[in-house]
Amino acid sequence: MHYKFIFTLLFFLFSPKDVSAENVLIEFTKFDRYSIEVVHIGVGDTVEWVPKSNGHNVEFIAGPQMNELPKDSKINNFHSVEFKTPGVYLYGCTPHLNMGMLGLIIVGDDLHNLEKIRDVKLSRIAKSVLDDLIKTAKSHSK
Ligand SMILES: [Cu+2]
Repeated sequence: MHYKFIFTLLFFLFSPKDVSAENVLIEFTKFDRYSIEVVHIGVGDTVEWVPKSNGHNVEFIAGPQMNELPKDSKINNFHSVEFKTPGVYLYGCTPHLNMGMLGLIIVGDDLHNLEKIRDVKLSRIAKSVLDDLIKTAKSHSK
């Protein structure tokens, strides 16, 4: 066998194109929740949502630039977003938003728009979930 050739091939297949950027994987779970609800990433990092459970998607509700939020995903689809603008992003699953299927992404450890995120109108349950996520986000930031 040409082990050397295979090793070289694997190296080129899996070597990252941009060493500084990172990918974070979040799964849709059967509990109508995202597997990771609060994510801290750097500017230029990518978040990927993996449909491990059916009936979910990603809908952006708020972000540092409200006029250009990342696009929403289709139900049951893999989704990937690269985040270039620092700040806090709030998203949820369209069918389960009112049940509190929410997530926060903090880009560049920048919490400048956190109070605007807190003021987003949501159902009572979603609001209490969001309050918990905000607490987590704050405790992780320096
Ligand atoms: Cu859902």
